[in-house]
Amino acid sequence: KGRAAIAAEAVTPGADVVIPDIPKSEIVLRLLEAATKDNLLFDMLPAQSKLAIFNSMTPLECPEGTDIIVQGDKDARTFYVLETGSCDVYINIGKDLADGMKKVHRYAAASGFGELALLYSAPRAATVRASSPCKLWVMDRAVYNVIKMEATQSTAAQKCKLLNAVPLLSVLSQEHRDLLADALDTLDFQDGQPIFRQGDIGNQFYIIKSGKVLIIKGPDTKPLAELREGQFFGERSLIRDDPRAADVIAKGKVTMYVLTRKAFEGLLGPYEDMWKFEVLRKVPILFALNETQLFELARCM
Ligand code: 1OR
Repeated sequence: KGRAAIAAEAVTPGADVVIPDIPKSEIVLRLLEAATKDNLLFDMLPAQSKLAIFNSMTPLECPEGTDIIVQGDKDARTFYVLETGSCDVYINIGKDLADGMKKVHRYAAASGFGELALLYSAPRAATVRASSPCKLWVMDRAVYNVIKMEATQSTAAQKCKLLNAVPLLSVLSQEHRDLLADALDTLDFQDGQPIFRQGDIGNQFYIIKSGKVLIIKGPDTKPLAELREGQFFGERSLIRDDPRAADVIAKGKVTMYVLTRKAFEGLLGPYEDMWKFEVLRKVPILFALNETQLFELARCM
């Protein structure tokens, strides 16, 4: 969701962008975390990238009455977190700035603002004025773009590496696997957390990035199977349109790559032979057959 809205900007990797290194105290890190928690700029950013951004933010102090952001400014380069003080948000409701400003909001400490213009490459949507002396932290757009791009690249590389190692997907071309990698979202689960329950409507397909999951069916608490990194589950409901046939529970911390039904149907659904092969591979009586024989059998079904 948020990612699509972020305007792609032409940035040459790392070129002439100096990333300041101003390590923050635990207290300031907590403040920055709280102020950016629900902010679209930070949505889907790995924790490590967020920390790099926080540690790049520079301090700014300004007296009461300072216009920190001016509505209409077309060259927005900064996002702000207010550490102490308060700021008022004004919107000009007339045709030009002389028409008068209407106060629409007040920011207290631990708020973040100035993300809209960066997200949408738009002019500043409002004026933000210090209503008391303020202490702020300033994030630079160019620094953000470099860190965000590096995160995107390393996530893409990790996804491709994992998909290339999934035997089932070896029938796909590299381009096809790249498309698949692109469509995967990342989701974290804590120990004991259900990924889904038996009987649920299934709308997602999962590949385990790291950690383990248990497959548990019926009242029997003994797991049917334990799946680990590179293994997948959840395809059955998508292919057959059946409810989930078992519970799947995180064993320890798990990170999953998730494909929506729509993406699954577009990218993997047409590979009927591949899925039949996968079913046959789990039939004990066919264990003696090699992969080529199993593929032949799947094609005849
Ligand atoms: P920006 O980059 O456009 C001005 O710079 C910032 O003011 C903006 O990002 C937001 O972070 C912040 N409408 C537009 N911007 C607002 C508003 C707002 N409130 C805070 N900002 N409101 C809508 C008024 C019709 C008020 C919503 C409570």
